[in-house]
This record gives sequence, structure tokens and C-alpha cells, in this order.
Amino acid sequence: MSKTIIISNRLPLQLKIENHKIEATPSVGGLATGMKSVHRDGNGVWIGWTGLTEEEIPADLVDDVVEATIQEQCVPVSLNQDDIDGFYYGFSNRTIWPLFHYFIEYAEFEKESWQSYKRVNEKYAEVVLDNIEEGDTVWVHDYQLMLLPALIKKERPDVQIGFFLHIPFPSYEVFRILPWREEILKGLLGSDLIGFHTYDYQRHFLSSVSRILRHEVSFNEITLKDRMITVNSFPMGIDYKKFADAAEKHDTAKNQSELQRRLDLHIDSTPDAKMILSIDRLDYSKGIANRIRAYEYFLEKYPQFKEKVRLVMLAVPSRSNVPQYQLLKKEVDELVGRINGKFASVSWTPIWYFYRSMPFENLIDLYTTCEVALLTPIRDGMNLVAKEYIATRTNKTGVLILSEMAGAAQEMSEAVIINPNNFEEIADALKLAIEMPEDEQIKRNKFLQKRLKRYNVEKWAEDFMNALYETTHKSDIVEAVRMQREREDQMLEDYKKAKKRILFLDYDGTLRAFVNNPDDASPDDELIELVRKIESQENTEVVIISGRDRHTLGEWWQDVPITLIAEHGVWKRPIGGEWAVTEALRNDWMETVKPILEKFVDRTAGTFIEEKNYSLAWHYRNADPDLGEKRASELSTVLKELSANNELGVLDGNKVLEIKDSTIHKGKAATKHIFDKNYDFKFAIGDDWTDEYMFQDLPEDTYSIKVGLQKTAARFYVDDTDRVRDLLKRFADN
Ligand code: ADQ
Repeated sequence: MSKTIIISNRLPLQLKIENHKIEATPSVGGLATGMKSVHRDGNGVWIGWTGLTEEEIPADLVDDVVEATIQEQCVPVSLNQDDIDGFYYGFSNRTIWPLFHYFIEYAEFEKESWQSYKRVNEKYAEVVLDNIEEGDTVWVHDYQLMLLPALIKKERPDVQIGFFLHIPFPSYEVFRILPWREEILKGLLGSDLIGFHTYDYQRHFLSSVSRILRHEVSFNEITLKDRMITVNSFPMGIDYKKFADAAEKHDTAKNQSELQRRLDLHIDSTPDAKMILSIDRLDYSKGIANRIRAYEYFLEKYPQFKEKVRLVMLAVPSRSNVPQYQLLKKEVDELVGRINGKFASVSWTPIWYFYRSMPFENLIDLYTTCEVALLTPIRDGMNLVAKEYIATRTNKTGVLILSEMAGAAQEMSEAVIINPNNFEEIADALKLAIEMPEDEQIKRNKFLQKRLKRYNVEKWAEDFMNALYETTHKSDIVEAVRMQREREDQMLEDYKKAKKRILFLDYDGTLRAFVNNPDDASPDDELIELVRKIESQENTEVVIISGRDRHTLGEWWQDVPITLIAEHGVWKRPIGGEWAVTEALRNDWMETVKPILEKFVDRTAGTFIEEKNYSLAWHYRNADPDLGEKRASELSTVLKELSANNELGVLDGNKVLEIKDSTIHKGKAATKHIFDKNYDFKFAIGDDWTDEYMFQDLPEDTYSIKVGLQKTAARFYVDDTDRVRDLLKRFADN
């Protein structure tokens, strides 16, 4: 039975060595819950690190560690202290984490830690490949494993791979700073589906892919030469029921926790004082120091709230080996001390600060007791605390103040949304929250709860998995039209049997790969030799059919006895003959159009005009990809408006707009050429839109082949120009 393999840096379990024995306890975090249906109930396997380094596991307990993890449907990846230092504390948390959270000045670019990151991703890949079977599906999680999808895909192209990033994906301008940006993108592109929390992260990622790797991106799909990758946003939810049920029980519980008793004592002594809660990992991205300063500003701006509010601040220790986290810890300690010293009275301390992890029951105590939650991350992929707070407010009172920089803010617009750098706004938001009438609180939370309840963490995992299965369907469609070996053999059989053969070959992007300067794309010796060899076979005709001008084409193929069709069919050079215009054409429109194109060249750096006898081409391959596409569609509109009677045709080629008489195209030229001659083997190959006319107009039994994976009227496709060469070699060797 096929299974799903989940991979994350850490396994969803805690391993401990007690009295020389291994103890494993499953963790109950959000991700583990979300993945339950995929992992536990769905015959899944989870691969990751146990949390114990190789140095920490005595040699005679190694097998027990494996055994204990397997018991929990997990497989361990064995990492040593060096790996953890370089890969986890190094590249993941000193390079990727700060950079992706826009803390550019914190990001370190150490070659050693990058190498460790690569090595450790390979270690994960080895374990995955050992455990993978035909038909399995793979789901990779988060920023520590961004190279893993490609490492798996390379060995197992048959397996569908999903990747989800739990942190923000930064804007291209920030991402490009990374020296290893290409490797990271290529690693991610091993996936079939890439998921983010929000549309903004998705957008940033796609922009980096198109700018850095120059891949074709359309809407939310990336087209590689042999595959399509879907990119989408899946905002992660929480285990809503778990929090809501716990809160419900908490209200009626007889055995209160020690923490709750202490909280109640304070409430009894100051019944009109409000509690403001904040919970986060102690991380600079969470805006903890700013929050304390904003709270200080609030107490100064609205002194009437002194003795009437308390900030209950819970921070979980995190990554304390990284210097920035140590500095932050010190800064927070000092700030809390200073502000408590400044404002405290005999009966009132403005900030209660806990620096520790708390059991679930105590989290519920805090969530249900505090009337306001103040969450002010500078950047946060999602922020689940915001959602947990709302889920526990079972009587629907309570006010959430949330930073607009958290992914969660996009779904939680009924919260009081603030900019975490704007103290004025935070102070006013606190006042608003404290004074908000109950019916207003209830109204807002009703909406929030409804949404969170529906789009919970299980729904999130289910949506992602469904989208991943859909990509399987897409790749089946792709496989159905790929020119693979069997089809190729069949075509060669037909070629051999045929009495009269013709091959229409497009030039750029088909016989030669694209280069930045079109003049540099002359045919190499091997290509000329192949074409000669095919043409020299009995009853075989080769036609090079291109958008190029006749001079270039004629010069390149000077002594080769083949037919040339230039400028999409305007000119034709028969074997051994001279160039001639195929039909009477007008070119008086050029006078009007050329100045328009020139304006577009002026406004769009990297573009240029190619002038031919009967057509003009505007090339934008070297322009900024986004700007190029935008200007191309603008130009196309301008030209279409100009040509009210459709006398001008605007052909959208591969990064080129070609303007010419609308009656001329490759389809017409090709069909005219074969008219009245009984070819019993017809072959046409090309890569761009101008070749589509040929695919559409030639008879149905033509072997029409598209180069590159794109929507096409051709019957088959091949990946790239290398594969075109392979095909030509097979024809030549016939
Ligand atoms: P985190 O940065 O860890 O996660 P967050 O989403 O807020 O941030 O999750 C924190 C979790 O830890 C919550 O479930 C919370 O209940 C728990 N927690 C917090 N303080 C605790 C304490 N003192 N004791 C015990 N538990 C505590 C990363 C990204 C986020 C993204 C998540 C999920 O940085 O942006 O939302 O992954 O994708």
C-alpha cells in the first residue's frame, strides 16, 4: 500500500535516556495534530532528527533509539554535534531565519555552515530514499530542508513531492542577497507543489524564481522543461477543538492549577484591572522588546491605566546558542526590570514576565484569564498563538491586538491590527481594547471563531494533500503526450516505411538553444552535418522554417541543399534556387509602427528592434522579466488598436513580439509547400507560438512536436533542444 512520507527537521516525539533506557513520548504540537490523518491514520512514516546527537547516544543504545522511533511510525536521521552546529544553529538559524524575517543585518553568510546545510540535507535524502516505495507521496516541511525536494526528485522522479514553508518567503530584493539563492530555489523546485502561509509569500517566491532562474511563471505555475510546479497558499490552522474544549472544561474545573489560583487572587484584589497577555518564543522576529517599549509608552500616554493593567508576558527559551538570542534575552530582562522599577507601586507590578515553557493546562489558564492579547511580531510566518487565544475565548469576550506583519493578520481582520513599529498606534489599540464594549468584542470574535473552527489544522493538511494529488493528475496528462522511447520507435518505423518524407524544422529554440544575442546562434558543425545527412536520404526533404530574416538564414545554410522559409513565410529559397517573395505583401505600415516600437525600446531597458523586409520584431529576452511581460502586453494592445481591420498580425513568440502582415504565418507557408505533393511522412517541430500555426494547419497525421512543456496544438512534446538533436540523430542514422 502506498504511503505518505512526512519529513521535518525534528520528529514529533521527545526522546530521553533515563537509567540507560530510551523513553519516547509523542509530542502534541500543532503540526503533529495536523498531520495525524496523514501520519497515524494514513499508514504514514515521519522522517526527522530525534533531538539526540550521535555523541549523546551510547553505542549500545543506538538500536534502541531506532526501535523506539519506529514504534511511533517514525524513522530517525542520525546527526552529530557538528551537523547541529553547522546546519541547524548555523545556516538555518543564522542565515535563513534572519534573512527570511528581514533581519538582514543579523544574517551571516558562512561557507562552512552552507556546506553543512548541504551535507545534512543529503543525509535526510539518504534516509528518505531508503524508505521510499513506488507510489509513495512525500511532504517536506520548512526552511531547514529546502534542498531536499530536488535531492529526492533526482533519484525518484516518479514520486510526488510537496513542500511547505512555515516562515515568510521574503521579497526578491531581500532573497537575492543570499549567495546561494540559486541552489536554494533549485532545491525547492524539486517539488511538485510548494505551499506558503499567505499569498504574499507565494508572490515573492514566484518573483524570485522568474528573476533569478528565469523560469516561465504563469499565474501560480512554474514551467520547467519537463514538469510543471504548482505554488499556492495554505494558511495553517490550529487544533481548534482541543483549545476550545480545554477552555470549556477549564471554566468548570474544580481542581484549579497553582497558576490559576495566583491569577484569581490578583483578580480578587483588583477586580477592575485588566490582564494583557503575550506569548511567544524568545525570538527577535517576535518584537518582544518593542512591545515592552510600546507598553511603557502606553502607560505614559494614558496614565489613568496605571494600576489598572498588567502585561503578562510568557517567553519560551529558544536557540539560546545563537548570540542574537542571548543579546535579546539580556535586553528583555533589562527592559522588564527598568519598567517595573519605574512604574511599580506597593500593590502593582506592571509586567509579569515568565521565561520558560509552560504545560498546556497553564497556557489555557493564561489564555482564558487575560482579557487582551497583545502580539506584535516584526515578522511572523503565521503566528498560531493569535489563533489559539481566539479559540479559547469560549464566551466570545476578549480582544486580540495583532501585528499586521504576522501571516495570521491576513485572515484575522476582525482583530485590532497594528503596525508593530508604531507605538502611538499600539498605545491607542491598548486603550481601545481595554475599553471595548462587550457586545463589540463578541461580534468580532464570532467571525474569527467561525473561520478558525472551519479552517483548522486538519483541514489545512487535507487541503495541501489534495492539491498534491492533483499535481499527480497533471503529470499524468503531461506523460500522455511526452515523446518517449516507444512513440519515438513507432515514428521511426513510419519514417522508414514512408515513400516521400518532409520535415519542417523551426530554428531558434528548436535546432539551437536561445542565446542572449540572436546573432550568436549560428548552426554548429554537428547540426549542419545532421541536416545534410537527413536531406541526402532518398525522397526526404528538410525545410527550415523560421521567423529569421532571409539574409541570416541564407548565410548560415549557404551550401546546404535544403529549402529555407524565412520571416514566417514571406520568403522562400528552394533547393539550389534563389530567395523569392511567396506572395505580394505590403510593408508601408512599418513607417507608423517603427516609432512606436522605438518608444518601447526607450522605456524598457534590455529590449531591441529587429527589422526585416516585411516584419518588425521587438525582442525582450534581456529585459526585467516582469516589466518585459507587462510592456509586451501593453505593446500588443497598442498595435491591435492601430490595426483596426486586422491587417497587422502580432505574433507572441518566445520573448519576442513579431509584427507583420496578418495573412502570413508558418501554417500557411507549410501547407502551401506540401500542397499537391503526396508526402506520406510529415514531421513538424517548433517551440513557440508562431509554430502553433504550423501544428494547427498541417494535416492531422503529421508528427507535430512541441519543444518545451507548454500548452500546444502539437501532438507530442520533447523537453529541450538536446532532445531535438537526439531525434535528428535517429533520423540521420536511419
Ligand atoms: P513559531 O515561531 O514557533 O512557529 P507560533 O506560530 O506562534 O510560532 O507557534 C508557537 C507555538 O508554541 C504555539 O502553538 C504556542 O502555543 C506554543 N507556545 C508558545 N509559548 C509557549 C510556552 N511558554 N510554553 C508552551 N508552549 C508555548 C513557526 C513560525 C510561525 C508559524 C508556525 C507554524 O515562525 O510563524 O505560525 O511555525 O507554521
